[in-house]
Amino acid sequence: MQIYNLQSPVLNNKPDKEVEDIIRKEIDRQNHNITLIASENYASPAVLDAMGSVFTNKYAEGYPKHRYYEGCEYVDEIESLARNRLNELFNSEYCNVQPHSGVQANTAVYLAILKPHDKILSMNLKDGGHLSHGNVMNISGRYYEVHFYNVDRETEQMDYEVIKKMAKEIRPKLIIAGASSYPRTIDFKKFREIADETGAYLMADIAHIAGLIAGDMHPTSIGLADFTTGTTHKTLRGPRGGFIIAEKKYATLLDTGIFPGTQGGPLVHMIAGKAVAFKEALEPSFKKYAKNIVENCKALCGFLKNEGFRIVSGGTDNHLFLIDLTQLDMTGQDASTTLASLNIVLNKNVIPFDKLSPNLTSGIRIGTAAATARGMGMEEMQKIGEWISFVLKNWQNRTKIAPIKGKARKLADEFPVYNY
Ligand code: DSN
Repeated sequence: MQIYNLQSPVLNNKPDKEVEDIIRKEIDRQNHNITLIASENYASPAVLDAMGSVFTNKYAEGYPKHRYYEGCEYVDEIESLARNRLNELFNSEYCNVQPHSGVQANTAVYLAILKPHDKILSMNLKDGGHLSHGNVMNISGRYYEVHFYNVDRETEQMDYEVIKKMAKEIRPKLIIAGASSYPRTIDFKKFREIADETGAYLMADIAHIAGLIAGDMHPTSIGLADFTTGTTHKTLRGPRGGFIIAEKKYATLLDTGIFPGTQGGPLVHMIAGKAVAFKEALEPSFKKYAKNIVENCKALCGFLKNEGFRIVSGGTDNHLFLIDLTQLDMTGQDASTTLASLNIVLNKNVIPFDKLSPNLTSGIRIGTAAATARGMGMEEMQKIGEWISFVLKNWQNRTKIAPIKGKARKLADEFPVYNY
């Protein structure tokens, strides 16, 4: 969809060949590789068009009808459309679509409700948590007193009784329920009960599972958590960005937490992309997509489990799972670089109670949102599972595993994403 041609004699109308060539190489890379990175997906052409639109030219600090710049009538229209669609998608009464990312959304909530040194209770990074939930290297870990809950050593799943006990002892101002590498359903009702019993705010970070919630494949946090934050580019399959959802009574607090609290002008072109993605997620076909993501994930996970790999927590309920490589003589780094060299792209990941650093790790994380978006199903999961198993079991024998590259590329090419 080309909406406009350039009329100005002053603006450059020559394509940037160098950049164009790199974009084409990236299109080829995305087409020729099987992406299993749990946080990645493919945005539709309509989303990409909106992101590349003239809204990038517009400054719009503030919110609809309350801007610090003139000429915002269509910005107001697009932001209101995005907000209405997001509220419809999650059955919510207030949202903010300006966060540039999930970290920005989280940081804005912290700024809105916490004072420096206030206590946060959140999930340990190694057990599936996120950097922005209080890691010492993140602003959240520097400005607040953060306590972490772990998964249970045996089940490798959240133990809500332990979390409750910790909350009663610590008395945090904020409890965070959410993760970036947790393969199980999160019980937001239990978290609500814990927050109520201990007088804490509850924030659900649904960055990873937003698309699953929208597609009815994971219980919602809306109506339970005081604040729900998330990203639009993972299972939600939209542009790169974040959002916040809450009850209307928090609107002013959260809006000011984003602007002027932690951001300046919104990226209106990204908000336009979000509006498109929210409409796409409202289509009945998106529910089918979310269902297929989870079915594919369970199939791939089950296959690799049958192949003898130790799956963290024994399985998966969502779009991702983790393989513990401790019994094999390899690190997550070894596994991810070897597989990437054979056109299977995933990421190394720390696992619960990992003894290795985040640079090496004892695990890999596998997600099916992107593969499902290109139309892959059970048959393809079986093939991918066979190849991953073969590569991990023979990773030091380069000659033996080399043919997997051609097979993986051929399969990827049978499911192209974009052409040019
Ligand atoms: N880095 C993202 C992920 O891969 O899960 C989370 O921000």
